[in-house]
Amino acid sequence: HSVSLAAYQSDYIQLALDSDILRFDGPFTLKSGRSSPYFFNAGLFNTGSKVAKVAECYAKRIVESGVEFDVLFGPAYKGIPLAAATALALHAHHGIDVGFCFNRKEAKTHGEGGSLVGAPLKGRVLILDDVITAGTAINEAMDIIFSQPEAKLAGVVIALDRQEKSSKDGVEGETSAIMEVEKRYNTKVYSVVNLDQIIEYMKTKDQQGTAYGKQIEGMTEYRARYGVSE
Ligand code: OMP
Repeated sequence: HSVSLAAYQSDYIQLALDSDILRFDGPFTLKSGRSSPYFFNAGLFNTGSKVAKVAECYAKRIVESGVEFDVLFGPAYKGIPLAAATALALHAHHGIDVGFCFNRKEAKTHGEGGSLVGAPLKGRVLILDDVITAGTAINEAMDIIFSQPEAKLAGVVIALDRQEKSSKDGVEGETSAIMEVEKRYNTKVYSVVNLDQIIEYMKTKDQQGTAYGKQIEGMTEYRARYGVSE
């Protein structure tokens, strides 16, 4: 099947490559225990220009998806700057002004109390997260939303869909972690890019003479071992 790439997706992958957000000097042991030849570290969107760019990509993906929502939720820690910056980008570039909310990892026992900060977590909540591999981290964010009586899940937006089989207690699933999240919570997960698109982009760069051959091979082998066909 053919893989298509919008201009903002190409820019985003190039920025990730330039900033070592997407790196290949592994192997990397993932949260799921899998050993991966590549790693995507969204924590390295760590300057004004980079966070502005990544937030614009999230905002574009959100608008493009047509998802209806009332508030953004960024799970601690990586989701916190993401939610703030995406709210800013939605306002600045799309004229959409929505609230954003995030959680503390430690519940506060004094002052205003509670473990949520920012806009009230109610109405249709859109979760912003970095990466879904096997699907463990996202469940924690779901628990927070479902513990709020006035909150309803609108969807999930992530930076990268690694297109991998789910894994539970070391047992590999048949379908992708993302498909399972969508089914379990009756929702949609929108990713800014997926692994196929990264491979496709790097292939076009390779034709222009930049040597990504080894990286492409590593990702392709990994995709064959742990990936799902879509
Ligand atoms: P799962 O909980 O298995 O879905 O893994 C998602 C989490 O793994 C993310 O929230 C990250 O903390 C981390 N991760 C990355 O950040 N980038 C990757 O390329 C791969 C992972 C990972 O460990 O799978």
